[in-house]
Amino acid sequence: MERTLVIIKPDGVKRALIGRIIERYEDKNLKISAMKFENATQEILEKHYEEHLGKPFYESLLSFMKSGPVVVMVLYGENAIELVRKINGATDFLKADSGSIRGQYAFCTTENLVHGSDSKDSAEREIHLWFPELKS
Ligand code: IDP
Repeated sequence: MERTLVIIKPDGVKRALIGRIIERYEDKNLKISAMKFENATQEILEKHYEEHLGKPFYESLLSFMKSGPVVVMVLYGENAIELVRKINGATDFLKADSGSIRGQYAFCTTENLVHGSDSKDSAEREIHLWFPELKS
């Protein structure tokens, strides 16, 4: 069993896609073990996206992520990390598989609806960052 951190980004919330996005994960047998709806702070976003500091899209990414509330979840199940990334689809919306969330709904690479951790180390780091009250 693995766990991973998923964020439904502000565009997913504004476009009323929360239910349809969560359904994709549940349909693949992933279970929700924590979930909250909140406005992400500058501090948490700087930590979450620290690997992208200095990249051309960094500032617009952070302001987009602060443009409205997000849904943050911990999902668990077999191969949860890889499975979520497959369900989410490629970062570039033009390359995302048409059956994926981004492939179906995204029309922009920054505003691409969802985040999923990319490795076990990032998953643990991100879960600790967004849900400090949860045990390892
Ligand atoms: P991921 O979310 O698919 O793991 P990352 O490379 O970790 O992709 O990038 C984090 C987020 O930064 C992306 O989801 C997207 O919102 C934004 N982003 C990444 N690359 C670009 C780009 O080339 N142009 C604009 N935004 C980007």
